Amino acid sequence: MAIVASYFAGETYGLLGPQVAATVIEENTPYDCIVIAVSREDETSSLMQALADFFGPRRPTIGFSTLSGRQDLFQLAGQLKAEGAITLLAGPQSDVDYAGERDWQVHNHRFKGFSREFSFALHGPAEQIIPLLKNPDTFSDTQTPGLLEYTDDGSLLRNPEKPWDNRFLRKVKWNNLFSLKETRLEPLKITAGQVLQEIGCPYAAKEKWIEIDYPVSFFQGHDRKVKLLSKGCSFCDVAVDKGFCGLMDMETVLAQIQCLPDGNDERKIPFELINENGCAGLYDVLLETSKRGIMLSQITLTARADWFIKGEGRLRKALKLARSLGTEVHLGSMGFESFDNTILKNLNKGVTLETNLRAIQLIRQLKEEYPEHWAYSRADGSMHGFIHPTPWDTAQTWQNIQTVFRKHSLPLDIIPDHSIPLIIHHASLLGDWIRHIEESEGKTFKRLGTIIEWW
Ligand code: B12
Ligand code: SF4
Repeated sequence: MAIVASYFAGETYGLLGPQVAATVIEENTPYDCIVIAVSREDETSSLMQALADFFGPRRPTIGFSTLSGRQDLFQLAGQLKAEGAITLLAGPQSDVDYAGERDWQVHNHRFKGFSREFSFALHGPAEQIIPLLKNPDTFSDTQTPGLLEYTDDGSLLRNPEKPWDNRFLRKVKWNNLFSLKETRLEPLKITAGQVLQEIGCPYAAKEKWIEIDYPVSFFQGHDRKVKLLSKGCSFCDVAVDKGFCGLMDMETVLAQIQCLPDGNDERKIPFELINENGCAGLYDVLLETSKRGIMLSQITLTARADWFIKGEGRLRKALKLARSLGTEVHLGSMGFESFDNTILKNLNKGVTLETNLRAIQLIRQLKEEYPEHWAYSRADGSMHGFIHPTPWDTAQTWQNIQTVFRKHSLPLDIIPDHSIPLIIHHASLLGDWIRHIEESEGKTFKRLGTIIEWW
């Protein structure tokens, strides 16, 4: 079996989700399984040749995961299915991307889903595939948890998912990732891995009613808002996909760290701790690894500004320990998202401009205290969240943002060269927002695959 995933050319980071899935498959079924990292530059014809060589006379079973909305890979799946392969869509958003946008059957312009390209979809933890692979000739176990499949009468079968089970998250093979070199598959040496400590995001567990402004292009002299029940940030796909399913126990986290390859310095390669509040548990991770003689080179964190400020005491304790262990703590990304309060409110970020600025002050102060063991800036490879353009931009919001940039010298170390435009995935809360506007204003926005073109 092979799992195809989207990748950036020339990079050397791991793909934790697909690589865990391939590990679970090899450990629990008779199948071998590799992950193929496909960049936008790779030719589809070369990949088809490589897959033909890999499978030989066997019927190909090909999983697709984390495709980042890439049309070329969805098309490839359709082509492979037409040629007789079993193609399955799995990983984050596979359920909503297979099933299509809400009520697409009655709204012709909405995203219809990729059910024609895939034999079926499987959303949720990888181990759900085990019973299917034990019956490979038919792939017909309709009881399989997490399965989505159109039945012969055109209705959608959608089975509830299994809860996440830590036992399947302890082992990760890091030598199962391959890339394409002409028409050959070559092992991809990973120099930055990931370790899962939290499934989803605690902020996505908070349900609350919010009001999101109409896009400024609809402003007709008075405030108009859409009221929605939110869970997490309004643009966030992870909030919808995973919600919040809790923290891993320390043994599971340590087992994953143990699986990481060693770098040239005989320490574990740098890794990203997947945890939206990673500063909080960092001290324990450092302490437990050091007790077991596991040497770490660098841990990359992502953080929300408010939790970062709240966790200052624990982070300081962790930095002290990191310094004594010679481990670098790298703040890879803080989700500031904007420096204007109106836009932050519409993103339902749950923080204000003042919170973001306080966090920046603390980040910079820590650099003075831990110059060798705390990294956070653009020069360190960090990519802090800054979403622009958005549907709520006005001359005033832009001026507000520019004033903050100048006053606090943010472009020096914090603001990335390129902002990320607001991307509305059809299943995000902003997808509901835009559908509400479409219905009440009698307007339609174009769809680009899984994305709604709000601009
Ligand atoms: C860490 C991370 C990264 C890391 C590492 C990449 C990686 N995929 O490991 C870095 C920083 C490099 C990264 C970059 C990007 N990322 Co990223 N990233 C994440 C993040 C935060 C965690 C992923 C993870 O490891 N989760 C833990 C694992 C264990 O869970 P999982 O991925 O869901 O996998 C489980 C199951 O889904 C299942 N499964 C997964 N694949 C398969 C395949 C088969 C066949 C089966 C049966 C099961 C199965 O098994 C796994 C174990 O149970 C997710 C968001 C999230 N919280 O999930 C986004 C996420 C994966 N990233 C995303 C995106 C868009 C990107 C970027 C394109 C962003 C950008 N514009 O630069 C890049 C490109 C990534 C690439 N593919 O090359 C999207 C993918 C959307 C999609 N459906 O395709 C996600 C889901 C965030 C989102 N927007 O919702 N990312
Ligand atoms: S954007 Fe970050 S903080 Fe907001 S819900 Fe998503 S994962 Fe959580």
